[in-house]
Amino acid sequence: AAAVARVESLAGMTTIPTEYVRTEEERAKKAAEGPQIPVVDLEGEGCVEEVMKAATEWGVMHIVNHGIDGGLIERLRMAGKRFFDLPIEEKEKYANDQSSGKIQGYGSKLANNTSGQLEWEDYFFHLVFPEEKVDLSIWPKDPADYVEVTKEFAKAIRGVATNMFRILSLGLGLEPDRIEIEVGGMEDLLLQMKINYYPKCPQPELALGVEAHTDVSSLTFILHNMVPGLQVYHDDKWVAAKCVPDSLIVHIGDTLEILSNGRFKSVLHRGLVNKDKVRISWAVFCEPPKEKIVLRPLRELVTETAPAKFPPRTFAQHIQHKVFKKPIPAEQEGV
Ligand code: AKG
Repeated sequence: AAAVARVESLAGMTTIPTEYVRTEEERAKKAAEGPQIPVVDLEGEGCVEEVMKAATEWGVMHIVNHGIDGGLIERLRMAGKRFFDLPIEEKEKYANDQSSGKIQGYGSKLANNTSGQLEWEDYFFHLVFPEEKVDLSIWPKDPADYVEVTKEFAKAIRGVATNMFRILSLGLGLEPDRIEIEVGGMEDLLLQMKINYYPKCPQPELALGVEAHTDVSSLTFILHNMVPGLQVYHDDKWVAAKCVPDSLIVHIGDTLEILSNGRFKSVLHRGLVNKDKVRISWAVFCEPPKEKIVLRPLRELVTETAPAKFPPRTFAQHIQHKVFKKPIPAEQEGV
């Protein structure tokens, strides 16, 4: 594969290459003061109502008392940081190759559209759960505890996903395990981890670390190194996520927006960069299987007054529709 420019190698320049310069509209203005992303205590009394309010009004929340040990989170942060602290030549041994379908590994955004726009980040992407489906041959061997720590974290975050699915199901008036089953359960729900490494940027106001998008996942969990950068779109404004100690950020993704017939909002979000500090974030995307399940609004949530807002689709079809603008088959038939 052709050499890919690693953003890390550009961090010492005084001006950024034009491919990273965003249009005036896209550039980050000062984020709005005002309402903040809700913080929900998962051990608190009104937690079902609070999660519902956050999922329906924001599509994003911070959760605290989520049950993951703080020491484990710290070890995960250290393992990821140590990997990215390796020289670029070392990391290149793990380079992905998107053109041949090898999407796991070390990567940077390739220019895939006519504007040729790039993102100010390098990343490491790999499947982390279920354990039978992971490919350890592409996981970092350095630092030595990377595999052990990441496996342990994946198991822990899988438990939090089950808990969130349970709370969201109860909030919709459904059986507690309903959403969990609908997205594939323990065997088929895939957890994909993306470690985002945002190098210092000499002109942060011109660039974006990750451009605005919604996630295709059911839920996405994010933790980071306590350097701000995430913004979410709420009430026609960009809102900066505050750094909330010991919390995990939870995004509602497209999959739950579809299953809930639009009651849960798949949140538009983006990642900013800054001049002085490297930002690292860990996103865990909880994805249904590509073909095995047809995603459609749950029948209990479809009524005469609230007809289905989304035609049925597999996860693979949803991605094709979103990324490559392919029509969803049912739309072609005018359903
Ligand atoms: C992504 O990886 O898709 C993100 O949106 C990352 C957000 C973040 O870095 O906080």
